[in-house]
Amino acid sequence: SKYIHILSRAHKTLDESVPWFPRKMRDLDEFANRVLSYGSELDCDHPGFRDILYRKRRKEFADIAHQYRHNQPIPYVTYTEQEISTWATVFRELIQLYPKHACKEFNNIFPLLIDNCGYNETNIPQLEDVSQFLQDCSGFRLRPVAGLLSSRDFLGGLAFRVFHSTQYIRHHSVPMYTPEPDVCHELLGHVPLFADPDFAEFSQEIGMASLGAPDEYITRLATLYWFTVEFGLCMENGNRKAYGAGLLSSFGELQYCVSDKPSIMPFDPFRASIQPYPITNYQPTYFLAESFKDAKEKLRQYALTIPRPFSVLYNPYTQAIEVINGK
Ligand code: HBI
Ligand code: FE
Repeated sequence: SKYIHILSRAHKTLDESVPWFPRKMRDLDEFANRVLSYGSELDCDHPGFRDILYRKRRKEFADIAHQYRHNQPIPYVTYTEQEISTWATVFRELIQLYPKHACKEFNNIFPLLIDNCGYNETNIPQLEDVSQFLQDCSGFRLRPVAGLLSSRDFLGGLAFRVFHSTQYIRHHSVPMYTPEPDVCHELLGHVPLFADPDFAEFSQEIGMASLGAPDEYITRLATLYWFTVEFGLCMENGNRKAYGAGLLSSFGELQYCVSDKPSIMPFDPFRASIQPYPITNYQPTYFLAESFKDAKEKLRQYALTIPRPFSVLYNPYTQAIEVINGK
């Protein structure tokens, strides 16, 4: 296309202050070398810190992700009985709450994951199977990740409908708690909604808004991500339902978020993007969306206010971002 080629290092016709961003899906391979923490380096307060076997296992998962390249199948992992038992505990507890507290899009998709991707109490689904399923549903795909990415990189993946997913599971000593994302959080919390076309589009829009955005706006978009993709609530026939992955993967907070304890605000990206939040406690405040379509429209209006000397389009045929100079 005549529009492409603006930000490449070869010809810097855009302002040099515009941060680098991925232009092709393959560029996401660059993120593997710059995870903020390698997934096997645990903090001293991590439940698995003193467990040498667990740390060794975490290193195996981190290595898989580190070696992964675009378009390769995600390696299958043989989970141990202990790991499957941790999954079983989480799975059993959460599925009791979904019919009542999860949004309808989640509950529509969940049976398909049971039928097509091996979701059940006795099996931890394989990322590759789940990724193939998501590609059929919405074009979303998974990529294994070795540890935490910067907000900029993590959001950049979403612009290509790529979700960076962990593959390891939390420590068996506390099955209902994890200080970081794990495969329970990704597969139970995130995956079902990425199969929904409107939610997929919403997620991609956050990603596209982040490309080349100034640092202050990356922080705001990460906050928006927090109050939607992680902790979003939506209205359904007059009832509050959960669609955020942090809620759908937490037995305690999923019940709390629909109770009368937290304060609830209507979803407004201008407001939500600057709302402070705790990361270790239940959220004191949630934002309530009318629908994914409505949330997407509001997000689009917000994205227009991000100062960038260009706009971006995603070309699904080439899996590339097209940069259009001027707004
Ligand atoms: N990195 N691997 C990984 N997984 C996440 O869920 C994640 C991340 N980096 C940042 C992030 N989430 C969010 O807190 C926002 O900053 C986007
Ligand atoms: Fe998450």
